[in-house]
Amino acid sequence: MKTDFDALVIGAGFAGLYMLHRLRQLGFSARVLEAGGGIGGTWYWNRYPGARCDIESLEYSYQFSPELQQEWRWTERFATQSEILRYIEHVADRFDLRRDIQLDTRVTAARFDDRSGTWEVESERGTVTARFVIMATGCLSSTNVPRFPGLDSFAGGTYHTGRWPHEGVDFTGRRVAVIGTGSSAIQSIPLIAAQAAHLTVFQRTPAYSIPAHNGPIDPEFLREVKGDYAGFRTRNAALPFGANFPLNETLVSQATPEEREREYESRWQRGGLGFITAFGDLLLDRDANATAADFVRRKIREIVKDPAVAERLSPKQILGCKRLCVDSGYYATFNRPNVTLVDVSETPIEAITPRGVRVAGVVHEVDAIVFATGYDAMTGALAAIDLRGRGGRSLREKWAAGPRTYLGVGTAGFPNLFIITGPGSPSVLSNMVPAVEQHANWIGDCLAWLRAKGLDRIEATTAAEDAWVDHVNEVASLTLYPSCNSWYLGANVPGKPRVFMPYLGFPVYVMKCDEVAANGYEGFETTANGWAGRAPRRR
Ligand code: N01
Repeated sequence: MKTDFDALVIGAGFAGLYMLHRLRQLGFSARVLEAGGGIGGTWYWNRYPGARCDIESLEYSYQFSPELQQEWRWTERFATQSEILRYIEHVADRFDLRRDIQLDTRVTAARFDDRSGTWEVESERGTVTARFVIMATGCLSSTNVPRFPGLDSFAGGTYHTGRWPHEGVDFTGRRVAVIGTGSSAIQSIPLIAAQAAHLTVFQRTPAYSIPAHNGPIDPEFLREVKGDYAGFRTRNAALPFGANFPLNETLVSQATPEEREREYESRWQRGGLGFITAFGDLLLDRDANATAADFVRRKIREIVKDPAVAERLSPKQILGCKRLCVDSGYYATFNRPNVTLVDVSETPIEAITPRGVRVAGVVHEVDAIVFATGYDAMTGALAAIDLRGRGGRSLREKWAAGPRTYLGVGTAGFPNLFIITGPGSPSVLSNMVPAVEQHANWIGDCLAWLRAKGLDRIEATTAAEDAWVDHVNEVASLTLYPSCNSWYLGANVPGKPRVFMPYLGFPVYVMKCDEVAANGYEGFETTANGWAGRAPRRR
C-alpha cells in the first residue's frame, strides 16, 4: 500500500531533527510532527529562570557534521536554554529541515494496520500514513504535577518548570513557592530568590548538587577540542556515561583518606557531573559512596550558615542514585533572609489553598507556585499516545507493569515502530545528544538495510525483548541505582510500576547495537509486504 511518507517522526527536539536529516540523506521521505509551536523539544519548553544544560556545551551538541562542529561558537561552558535553542534553530536552517516539520500537531494515536503493514498516525490535524513510525518524544517531556487537593483553588499563578511561559514571569515583589528540589529547582531557586520578595522552598528529598563553576569556555580547551573534535568525541563515547567525566578506576578502599579528599576536592573545584566518576566504585559500593556523600554534606555545612537548615539540606540517600544536580549558588541561596526551607519529607503537602501551600495544618501564604516536580520520565510521552500495534494491541497495556523493549529501540508486537532513547537504552544515563545520534544512525541504517534486502516489516521478537529486559535489570541490580526513590525507577509518579528504566553503560550498549546490526538485525523478525523494491528516493 502506498503511504504518505516512508517514515513519520514524532517530536522535533534534538532526536527528531537529526532523525529527519538522516532519513533524507538516505533517500527516505519523512515528516516530523511536533506538538509545540516551535522546534527544540526540551529546550523549547524549559524556559524557567536559570535553565541551562549541565553537560558541557562542547559535547552537548551534534557531531554528525564536522563543519557545524567547527563553525558553532558556544559562549559558556554550560550553555543556557536560549543559547541551546538558538543552536537548534541554526541547525534546522542550516540543513533546511523546517519544510518537513509540522508544528502545533499533537499526535494522539497511532495504529498499525496488519494487512498493509503500515501505520496510521492521528493528530488534531488529521491522519497521516507511513511505513515506519519513529518516536522522538523525549525522555523528560511529560510533566508531572502531583494531584494536590485544592490545586485549582489557588488564587495566584502556577507554573511548571517544563512548561514555562515564553514571555517569562516577573516575580518582583511577590511571595513565591517552589515545590521540589531536583535539577530544575536547583537551577531556578537562586534566580527566583534574587527577584522575589520571599521564596519558600518545599523539599521532600534533599539533592546532592555539585557547583557548575560556569563561565566562558577556556580558550585553550576550545582550541584543543576543535583541533581534534572527532578524537574528543571518540574518547568521550568510550567512557561509561558517554560524556567527558574523567574516569578514575581506583576503588575508594585503595585510596588513603588524604587521597580521597584530594580527589573529591579537585572534582568539586572542576565542577559538574564528573564528580560521580571520582572513584571506580561510587555507584557499586555503599561504603565507598558514603565517603563521597560525607564530602558533599561537609561542603553544605560550610556553605549554609544556619546549622539546622544545613542539616535539612543534607541528603541521606546514596549519592548519584537520584540524578546528581549541578548548580550555581544553590546552597548559598539558603543564607538569604528572604528564603525559607520547609521540609515535607515527614509531613507531606496536605493541600493547596486559595492563599498558599498547607503543610501540617499551616498555610504558607504565597502569590505564585512553581512546580519543579519533574516528569513522568521515559514512558510518559509514549503512554500519552494511544499506540496500537499488531492485532490492535495497546502499548499502554503492554507496559502496564513497566516498559519492555529490545535495546530500548523496538518493542515486540509493534512492527516498524522505533523509539529514540527509549526505556532500556542508556538515554538519561548518558550524554543525550550523542545518544540520540547513535539511535538515529542505527535506525537509519536499519531502514536502508531493509530496503536493500527487499524487506518492509521489522519487529523485535519476544525472546530477544525478554532477554534484554532481564539484562537491563541485572546490570542495574549490580549497582546502587535501585536503592532510592528516583525517577529512573518511576518512583516519583504515584502508581507507576517500580522498574529501573535506563541501561547503564553507553560503550557496551553501542557495541551491542552494532553487533545486532552486523548479524542481520538479530533479535528482530523481518518480512516482505510489497513496499520493497521501490527505487530509493534521493534528494
Ligand atoms: O525533576 P526531578 P526535575 N511533594 O524529578 C519533588 C533533567 N534536567 O525537573 O525527590 C513534594 O528531578 C521531588 O521530590 P522527591 C535531569 O535529568 C536536566 O528537577 O521525589 N515534592 C523532587 O525534589 C533531571 O534529573 C537539566 O522526593 C515533590 C522534585 O519534585 C530531570 O530533568 C536541568 C512531589 C522533582 O525533581 C528532572 O529534573 C533540569 C510531591 N508530591 C532538569 N512530587 C540539565 O541541566 C515531586 N516532588 C540538563
